[in-house]
Amino acid sequence: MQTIKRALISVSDKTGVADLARSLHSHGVEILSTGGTAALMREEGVPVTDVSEVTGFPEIMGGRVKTLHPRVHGGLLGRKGQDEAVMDEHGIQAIDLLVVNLYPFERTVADPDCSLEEAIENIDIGGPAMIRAAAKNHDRVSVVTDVSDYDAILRELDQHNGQVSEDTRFRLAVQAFAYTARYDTAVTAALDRFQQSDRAQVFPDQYASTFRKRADMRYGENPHQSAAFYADLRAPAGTITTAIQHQGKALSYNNVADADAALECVKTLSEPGCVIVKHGNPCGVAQSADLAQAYDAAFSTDSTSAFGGIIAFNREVDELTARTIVDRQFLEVLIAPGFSDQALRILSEKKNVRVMATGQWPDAPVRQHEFKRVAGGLLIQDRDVDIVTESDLSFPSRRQPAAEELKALMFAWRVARFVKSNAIVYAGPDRTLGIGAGQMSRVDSARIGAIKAEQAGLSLDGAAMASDAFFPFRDGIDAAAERGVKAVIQPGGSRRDEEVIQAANEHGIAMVFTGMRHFRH
Ligand code: 93A
Repeated sequence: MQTIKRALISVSDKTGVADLARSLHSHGVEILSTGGTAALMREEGVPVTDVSEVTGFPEIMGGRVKTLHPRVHGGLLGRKGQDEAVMDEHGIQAIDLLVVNLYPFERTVADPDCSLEEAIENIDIGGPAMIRAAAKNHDRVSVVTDVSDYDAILRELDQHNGQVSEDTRFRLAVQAFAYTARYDTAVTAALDRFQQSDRAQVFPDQYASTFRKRADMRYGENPHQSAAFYADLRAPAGTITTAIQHQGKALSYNNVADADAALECVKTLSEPGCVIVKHGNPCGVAQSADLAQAYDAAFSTDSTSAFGGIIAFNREVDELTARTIVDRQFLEVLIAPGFSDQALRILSEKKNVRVMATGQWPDAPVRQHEFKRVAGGLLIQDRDVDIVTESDLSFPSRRQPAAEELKALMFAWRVARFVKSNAIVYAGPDRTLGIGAGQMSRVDSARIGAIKAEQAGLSLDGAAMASDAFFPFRDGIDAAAERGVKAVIQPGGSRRDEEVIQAANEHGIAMVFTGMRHFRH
């Protein structure tokens, strides 16, 4: 039990505080208060001592410094049976009860017109310092931070002859630390909002100590979003981050994201290859012994979408390839390990095109973490870099894929990893024929991919089809068969695999299971 002889009351929310003080006074408790609180006590006829009288120091700086004084903090922190001598030496009297609620920071910043200065002035410093001091020293001090506890504390004083129990002091201390923690969280969140509304200060030069700012960008995904590009301090060679720009406008936020998708996809092709990306999805992918032909095939998958696209190659871009592209289409970014001098000269005819040379990349995939912000949090995962080889496959259907079919399946599967889910890729051995991306239903993606092939004048007869996740029902296989698809690659693992395999068998489709899924969002 701890007897309450001296209380410090300093509250912004003054609800019920006069009644509390009156009752404390009737228990013989001496009451100390800060400016506004003391004024209210006097109005209400409750005897009160000003804190400034105790400290021998006036409230200064418009109230910024009122209780920040050793006579107050020593009075709160002085330990029972240990610090009495030092307290005597310095004229510090113990404070046994602290009643504080803080400047109404959250209410202040809730006003959309609240200025940064107003917000700052409403950050309570002395209040939390006292609350934490009292809570730390709960062995001797009771700390009340919630108006709804006034009655309980008075009842306890009544019942226990002006004393507060150890259990109560401990409970109040826990509550007090939670209160200041919530308060600091509110301050952090509000200041962060101010920070974000001030473009110049949005992004620090150094982010989480593993990234360094490469560039502020004109804007983010949309013109009203600010943005910056950071380089991973351990960025491997051959990435969009380490690429050298030969010509063209500054890379935009979307350029970087799309060039990254195109580049990482083209890296997975073994033969000279080309990937064209629009809005984060490949719209054409092909490989060939000849780079210009690879581009030609990639372009012809979906020439409409390729307009304004991002084009990536996995070999040095030669004169013929550069000429074919320049004569044929508008593009935003061209990225490749390198460019021949003649190719660069041709590309300079289109001076806005960003031409990015990555140099050679290592064979091993870039194993890094991926971050995705959610409201109030952060998701972190490994990049999806694992890919199955032929030895990982299983062949559940009656008909086994022929060599060319297997090649087409593996090609389609490689591409599907870079297509937003639900992803369906129709392909031949070295090129895409139709890509269905980003649909909420797999059947719709299959339908869209087929429509795209038809629009491009490409036949799906004998084509391979890849699905980034398993088919939940046989309808996807039935629809593929109708379009002439003869081979399907998918992870497998559906509850209805038997039904799906049965459908493949009925249509004479060769089906391959990868055992690995490639969702991408
Ligand atoms: O500006 S402060 O951070 N500086 C202080 O030293 C201080 N001491 C108490 N704010 C301070 N307080 C806060 O003043 C309390 O937390 C309380 O919310 C408020 C009560 O002031 P008044 O009694 O003048 O209305």
